[in-house]
Amino acid sequence: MDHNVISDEYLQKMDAYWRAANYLAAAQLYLLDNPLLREPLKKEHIKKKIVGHWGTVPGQNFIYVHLNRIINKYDQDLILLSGPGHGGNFFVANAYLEGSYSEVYPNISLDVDGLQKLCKQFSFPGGISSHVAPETPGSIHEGGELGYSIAHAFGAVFDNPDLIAACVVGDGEAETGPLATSWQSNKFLNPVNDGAVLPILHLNGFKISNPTILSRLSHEELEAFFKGNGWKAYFVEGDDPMTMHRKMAETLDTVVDEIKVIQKHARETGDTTRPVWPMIVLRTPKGWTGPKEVDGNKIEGSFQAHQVPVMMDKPEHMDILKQWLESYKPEELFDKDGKLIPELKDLAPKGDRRIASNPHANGGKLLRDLRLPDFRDYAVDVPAPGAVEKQDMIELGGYIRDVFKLNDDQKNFRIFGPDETMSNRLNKVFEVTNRDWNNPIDEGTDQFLAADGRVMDSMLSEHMCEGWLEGYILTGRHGFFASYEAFIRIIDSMAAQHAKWLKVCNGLPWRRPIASLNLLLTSNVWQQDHNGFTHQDPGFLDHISNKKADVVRLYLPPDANCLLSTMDHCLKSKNYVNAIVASKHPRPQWLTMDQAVKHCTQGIGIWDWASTDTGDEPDVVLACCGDTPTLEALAAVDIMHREMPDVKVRFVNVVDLMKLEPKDRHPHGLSDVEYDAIFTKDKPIIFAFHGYPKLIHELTYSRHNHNIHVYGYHEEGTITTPFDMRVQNEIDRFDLVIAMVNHIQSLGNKGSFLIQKMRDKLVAHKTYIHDVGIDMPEVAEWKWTGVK
Ligand SMILES: Cc1ncc(C[n+]2csc(CCOP(=O)(O)OP(=O)(O)O)c2C)c(N)n1
Ligand SMILES: [Mg+2]
Repeated sequence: MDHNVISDEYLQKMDAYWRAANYLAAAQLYLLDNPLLREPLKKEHIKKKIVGHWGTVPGQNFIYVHLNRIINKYDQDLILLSGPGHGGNFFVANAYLEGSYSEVYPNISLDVDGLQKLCKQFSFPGGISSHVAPETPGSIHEGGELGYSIAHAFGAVFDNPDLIAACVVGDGEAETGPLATSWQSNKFLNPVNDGAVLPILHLNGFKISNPTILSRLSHEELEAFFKGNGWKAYFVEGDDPMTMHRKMAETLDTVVDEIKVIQKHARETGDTTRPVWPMIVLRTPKGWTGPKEVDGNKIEGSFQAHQVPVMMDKPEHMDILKQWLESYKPEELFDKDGKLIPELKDLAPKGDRRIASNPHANGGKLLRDLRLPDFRDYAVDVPAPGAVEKQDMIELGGYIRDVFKLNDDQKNFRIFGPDETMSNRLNKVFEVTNRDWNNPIDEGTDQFLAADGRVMDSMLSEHMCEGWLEGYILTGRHGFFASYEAFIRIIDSMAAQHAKWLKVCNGLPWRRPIASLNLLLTSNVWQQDHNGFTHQDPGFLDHISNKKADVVRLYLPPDANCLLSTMDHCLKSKNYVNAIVASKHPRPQWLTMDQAVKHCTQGIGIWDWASTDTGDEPDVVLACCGDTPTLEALAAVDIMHREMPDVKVRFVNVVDLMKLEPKDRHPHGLSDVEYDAIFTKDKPIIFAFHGYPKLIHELTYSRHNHNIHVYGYHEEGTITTPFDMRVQNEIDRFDLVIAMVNHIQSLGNKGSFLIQKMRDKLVAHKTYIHDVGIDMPEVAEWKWTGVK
């Protein structure tokens, strides 16, 4: 191929290929049978229920076909992310035409029989999703929930210098919060070590039933908008196919050449100054080439083209469908066996260069395990429970620093956070790497910024942290996102989408396992006394616990050694969403590393050293989950032991929350026999929980022992002292003692004096904090002295 001249003949062929893609996308929507219209089209050939989208499809087919030419021309490693992924039939059509689809699904063969199955399965019971779903080879982005395409695309190209992630952005999608801010991702791209993202804003003018904002801006405003965001926009606008093919092909050559020039300059000179990256604005009619008008309504070029452009509810619509499908001239495109004719097949890239076969889009194929240091080398020395105080997150930071060191040559590990890495106490990572920042740096004020930093924390956007991380792990790398616990809720929905993605992948053997999505929730609800009420929300646990049991894992390590053991496990695991709640404040340390490994491996256990029932039936089970509840529960045992030494308390700590769920509902769940052995069938369980109490009730409702009383966060909080936060929510030691006494039936009235004493303590506490402004010394300086 002459690299500079695109012949009319070649563009004609591309147009034919595009017609084939449009034909197959429309046929998937409508046809049950007669896939190449070789018989006269009849009612029985048409699906009874037609569901899917058309409006976005022809434009995205156009893009795919043009990207194929670019891949061939430059032998380019390229993946495609479809922001408006609701037009899944476009991706499937192209994956099929290039042969990738039949390699993954041999049943959908390259012949008439395969074509019939291809059409029938789409958006059909027992078939495939109408979106660019995990089932779609070549996809790392479903596009069901709009807004994350650019973030995913950037995640994919970090540390992939030779990769281009082309990314179709819907003009409606562009209005979402996450997408609107994701244009700033270019401030974090390093032209030497990273690849490039090529955004293609698909300005088809409409959403479901409204015009789009960007499509109604003037050219000047739109161009200036992108200029202000650091992009140089190239406009490809029109509706005449052959004119548009030439414009698009020439523009793509220009932008890819520009990307190459930028990268060559940076790589030869080491100059990483942020370049102005090119992007494309593609303005075409929504539903381009589809029915122009149905029942007097304008379809092509209007929002009416969004879903099914013509319903089959009137006899005259049959002709509209027939004419529309025939307009693509399938008889010229497929041979007698139903195969795409060879001169068109030739246009598709080959092997792994095909978009739907690109290994980056099946990241598990490229995944290399991390080299991990032995986490036990970072152990906090705990001579006796509670003898030392440490900050769990600072200890973890030392381990993570060395994960960076050990994988420096692989460049397959990054960590993510919205401006919080210091606040979340991962300070030690800055001993070996920096924050990624490709903007001017002010040496006088800035800390740890560099264009090749691996800590992605310089953009205050939870959406970007999550989206970049997802893109990064979906393409076969590793990392975690450390967030304030309350604000992880901003990406509830994204984490849910990722969990759904993984759930579907688990049923697709050809999708190779990828690193887990690790979400480290720190600065947790109990450590937000200084920020107050707005920063207190442990509800992510409730949210994510509803996702498929095969996929989600929830950990609440009570001290630094347990956190180290948990993180090591999570970084090695695959295909999970791991939520880890961690403490960042100075806290007494409870377990030696040996004990921590045993405890975390089992996920739940009786702490013998904190229990007073050894060898006996307990009077009460005091359970706790989370660092702060653990501290208060231990203080409560301490009081109980001093005040009523005859009461037998069994102390249980939970690290792996899913241990509480029945075994048949979660793979980690304890059997009833195991559960009863720990919690008894009938003794009162006082449970101090990190989060909302309902979650524990939900997880344990089918267990034998219903004598369970859960104390957790119940939306009480303000700027106050750390201990007062616990008092306000009744998970403090005094309230836990009261709860124990109240529920131990055998005590009769004997406990009344202790209850009175605890109530007096609570009053003393309130008086003290209101007078002095800090917690009472007996609380703040309390130390575990043992019960044995
Ligand atoms: C976050 C989110 N909000 C709402 C929807 C419902 N929805 C599906 S498609 C669509 C319109 C999309 O318009 P656009 O991005 O322009 O896509 P296209 O025109 O290419 O179909 C909407 C609102 C969604 N999928 N995701
Ligand atoms: Mg649109």
